[in-house]
Amino acid sequence: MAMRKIATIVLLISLGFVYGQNLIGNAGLEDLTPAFWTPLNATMGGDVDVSATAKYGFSSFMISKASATTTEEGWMSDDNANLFWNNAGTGTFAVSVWYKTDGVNTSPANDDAKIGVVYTFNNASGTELATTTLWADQSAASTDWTELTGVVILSEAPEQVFVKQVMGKDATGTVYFDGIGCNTSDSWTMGVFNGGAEDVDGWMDWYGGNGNYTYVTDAEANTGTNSIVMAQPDTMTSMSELVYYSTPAPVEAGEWYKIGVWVKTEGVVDSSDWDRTYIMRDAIDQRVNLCYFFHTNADLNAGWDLVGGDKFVYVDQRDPSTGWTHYVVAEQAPEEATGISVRARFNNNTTGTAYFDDFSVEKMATSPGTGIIDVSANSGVPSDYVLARNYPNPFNPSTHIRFTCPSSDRVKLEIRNVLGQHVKTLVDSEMGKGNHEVIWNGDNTNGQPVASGVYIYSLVTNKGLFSQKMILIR
Ligand SMILES: [Ca+2]
Ligand SMILES: [Ca+2]
Repeated sequence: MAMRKIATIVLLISLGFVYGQNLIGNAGLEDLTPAFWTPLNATMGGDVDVSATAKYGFSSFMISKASATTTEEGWMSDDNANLFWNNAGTGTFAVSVWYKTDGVNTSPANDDAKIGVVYTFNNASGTELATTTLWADQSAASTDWTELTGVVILSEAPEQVFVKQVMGKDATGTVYFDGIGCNTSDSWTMGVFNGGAEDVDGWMDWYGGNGNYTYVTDAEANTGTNSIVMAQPDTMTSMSELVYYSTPAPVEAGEWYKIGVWVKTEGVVDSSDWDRTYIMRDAIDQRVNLCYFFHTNADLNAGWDLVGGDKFVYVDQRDPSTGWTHYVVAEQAPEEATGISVRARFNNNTTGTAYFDDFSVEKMATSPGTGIIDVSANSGVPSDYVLARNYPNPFNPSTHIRFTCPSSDRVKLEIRNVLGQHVKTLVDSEMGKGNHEVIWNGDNTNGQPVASGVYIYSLVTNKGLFSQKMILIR
């Protein structure tokens, strides 16, 4: 009997991997650790965080200590030498940083009481080629935003470049750092990733300023607390793209993947022209979209070579404002593909505000067929599978789920929680062509009532997976 229970648990876990494993890191934007940086110490005596105080953009790095600590505190960068498109070479590196202090210790007696940014250039075996430190001016306790600059000349190309923001163990007070740079002046070979503290772990951004922006906000969320907000006013004369994009996640060439995101729009430029199969290679102006690329690099963190993808999944803009809606497509990873990255995006001249949350890239258990298919959760074409909104919603104690099959086929209707854990399978059988309705009583496989919260119901079909969200309130 005990053996049988164990076997059941193992089976559920393996099913979870087939359908539920999301390959995108920090897909729900809940981890606010700045991308490409790590706190120096796991057990921090001080407060090492991101602050809304900023020289550029919306955030800066912050290190704050009320009293001396046993170790130095601060942030350590990832190795920037060959990160993605970086390829650090020989020559003159201009290093720079903006800092602001608030109540720091003055007249430091030695380096342990100082505050600064340390740049280290190593060869492949980790031996130091050069190092330089930009020290903050601690002659006064508080200093408004001030720039520090320096120059490092290298005759050998570094294979490792690290940047450390540090408050020595004896330093106290608060320091903010922003605009951290390490750039070659004549022929560009590298920069510092997320030197402005604008992006959260696993993500990068691209926007032009002048009143438009994209960053992670707690103003709206599909699940959890945070989402990506993207906004562009309609008063701008020159409006370019806005992009918040993931670092690449590994995929296997030839395998099929479901690629999805939840989007909510507020006052975006509207268009009557929308189809739920609206996925294409054309970058249409004025459109909100999910975009994705496949990568070919053996090391996904060293290189940005693309193969295939470069496709746009267009959001429904028939109304200027639409509540959280799930957009999902299926795509086969091309030959040579090693990774995929996904993008929240405003194409040129898109105006208004949109929120993106819960990105997903999941390997499909079976091929959905040939070519690109749209498995968007929106109601639409009756000749296709349709998974309708449940009613009532929110609900207690039960809710009705309706779906339509375009032909007689084996389908599965499953419920999962927001962590992707299986809750109950409502249908797993051949269903006839036409409309079907199932009632869920808010219980799990064992018949026990489940807790209040958001649940995802999915229709698994031979053309892909359709999902909708529902809320149980006890
Ligand atoms: Ca979220
Ligand atoms: Ca910044």
